Amino acid sequence: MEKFLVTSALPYANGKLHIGHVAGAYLPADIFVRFQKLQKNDVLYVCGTDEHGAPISIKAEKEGVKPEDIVERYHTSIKGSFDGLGFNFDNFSGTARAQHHKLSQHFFTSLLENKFITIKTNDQFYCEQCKRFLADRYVEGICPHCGKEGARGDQCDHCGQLLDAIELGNPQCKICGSTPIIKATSHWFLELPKMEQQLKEWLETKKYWKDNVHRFIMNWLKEGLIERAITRDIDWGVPVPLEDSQGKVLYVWFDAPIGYISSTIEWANKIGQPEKWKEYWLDENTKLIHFIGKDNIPFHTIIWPAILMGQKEKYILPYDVPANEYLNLEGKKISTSNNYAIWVEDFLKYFDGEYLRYYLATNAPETKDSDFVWKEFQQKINSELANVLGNLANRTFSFSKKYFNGEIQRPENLSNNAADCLQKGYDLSKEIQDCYKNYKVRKVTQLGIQIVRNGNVFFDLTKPWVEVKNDKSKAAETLYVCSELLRIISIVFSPIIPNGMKKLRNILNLSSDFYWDNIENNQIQQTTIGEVKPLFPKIDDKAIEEQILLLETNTKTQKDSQDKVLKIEHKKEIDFEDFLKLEIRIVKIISAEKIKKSKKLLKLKVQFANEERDVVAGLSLHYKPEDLIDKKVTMLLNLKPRKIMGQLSQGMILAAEGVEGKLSVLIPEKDIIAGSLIS
Ligand code: B3M
Ligand code: ZN
Repeated sequence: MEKFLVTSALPYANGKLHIGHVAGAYLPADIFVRFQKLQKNDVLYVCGTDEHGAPISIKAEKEGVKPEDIVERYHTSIKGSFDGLGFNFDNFSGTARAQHHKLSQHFFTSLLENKFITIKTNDQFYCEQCKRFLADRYVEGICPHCGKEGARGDQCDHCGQLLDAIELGNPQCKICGSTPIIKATSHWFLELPKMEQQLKEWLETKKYWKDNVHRFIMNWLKEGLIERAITRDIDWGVPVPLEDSQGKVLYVWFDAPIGYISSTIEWANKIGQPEKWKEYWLDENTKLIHFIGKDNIPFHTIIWPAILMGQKEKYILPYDVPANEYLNLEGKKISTSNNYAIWVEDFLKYFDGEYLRYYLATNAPETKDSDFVWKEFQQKINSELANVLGNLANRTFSFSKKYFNGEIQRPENLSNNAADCLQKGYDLSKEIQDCYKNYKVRKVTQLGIQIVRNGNVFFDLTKPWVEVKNDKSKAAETLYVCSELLRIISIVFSPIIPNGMKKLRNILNLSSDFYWDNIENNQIQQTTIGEVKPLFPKIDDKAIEEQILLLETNTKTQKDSQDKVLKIEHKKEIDFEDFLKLEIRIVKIISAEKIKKSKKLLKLKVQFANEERDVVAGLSLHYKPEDLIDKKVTMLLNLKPRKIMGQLSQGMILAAEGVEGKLSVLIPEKDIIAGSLIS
């Protein structure tokens, strides 16, 4: 039996969970954990929210609330999203908890005593307006490595390099926008150069790590390691445990990974065996696996191992760090500040969480960035889950019910064809097992669907609907083969879509307790099909159209008004003739009603001169239909008519975004007759 300690990066408690997070560090881990449990291995899976650092204090300042409020709000929201997606954490903690503070301080002291931390004076940006040092995300500017704007004080999102804030070109205070001055302050530094040799030797043994991770580390090491400041002049975080260090806290990236250990300790306490965490963290047989997104690679492969190496206790070091690349959305980078994302919370209002799990598994950014495309999502679910898997289940079960009372029996002698088809299923399951072990989940879905496709082909070739009239035993054999393939897939796909596979096993009347080796050693001898329920309802076009529209409106409705004031992106200049092409008029709303199945859309009828038009507007969250009636509003009339959620829309009502993303229609300041042209 192997022993695994699995972690997923601790999400910052400063925002909701979106699909990019899920695809990067969470779904792959949950799938791996579920798979290793099927292998009868000992697996512990811990996580929690990252509750310190500038991302959280900045958000609190902008909203005028305490950091604790932000943490509480997003811890609950993130946890809810994980639950909705069926994540199986053994413990989900948070780094603002007292126990974590204590442990982080202990780590600091231990490094200090072992002389891996020294105090130095260095230059920092200081904002005279805000009267404070600008650590990490409190300052932004031009990245010294790739030259892109918008690099943060600790890392550039564009090239992934870690930065020292002071290296930024054209620095700006994130709070007030002013240009900071340079001022000296003192901080504690982690002496990475002292550990360089040891780190290199250890990394030499990690040749089996993923290519993208390996490449990143080699680049980093080439430049030589430098000492890194691990304290900050801000007041939200773990206080530096030394007397003359008021106002200084540990850098969030120093304490965050320690959160993996404190979450394990919290778990051990919860189960009433407070020492049990040591069986994972202090036993060299444990395989510690950190699932992360690519921007977290340097912290998990260099800095965190160094922190662990510098302790008095002999902690295990990461066994593997299978970092994923990024997930984009409809061809563009996901951007939380522009609200260009699909939030898990929202997704779950419309679709089953397993659909997201499945699509992201087929499309995981394992070796390169991948793209979430709504139409592709629909197509994957409808073709693979509904048409291939759902169809095999449906035809097998209903046929069996109709002609055999739902009885499935293993034939005494299988025909060669039947035996071959089953053997292919067992063989594919072996290939799949290797893929799971090597984090190749995309491949798992392809091979798994292959098993099911083979079942459908077998069904078509053996024509049980004909055979049932000629040689009933032939038809029975087909049903046996297909049920057995469905049983295989119910194990093989259970790490990816656990609920769907549970339903499938229920219909097949199979135990909910199973392991991977049951695939071959627990074949169906006899079973009776239970109540047949649809497994994977199809997604219709309307549901997808609505999501695409939502994405457009959400992006327009940016939440963070302060950010927007600072960063207006101007559009390309146009000629006066271009402007004249627009027909914008004042129109009067004469009726308004909600569109069924849509949370955001209203169907309006407007009138001007002697014309009437129908128009669909994304105003439902901002106006009650009855409040819009008789209002004279502004409308673009010559936009090509289009169908939205099955309704014809002959133009577009214009609206502006107010505070908190509330939309406001535009009403003329004087009484204007409907039909009047805007020019
Ligand atoms: N919170 C960064 C992130 O969410 C950080 C991960 C910490 S893992 C110890 O991407
Ligand atoms: Zn400032």
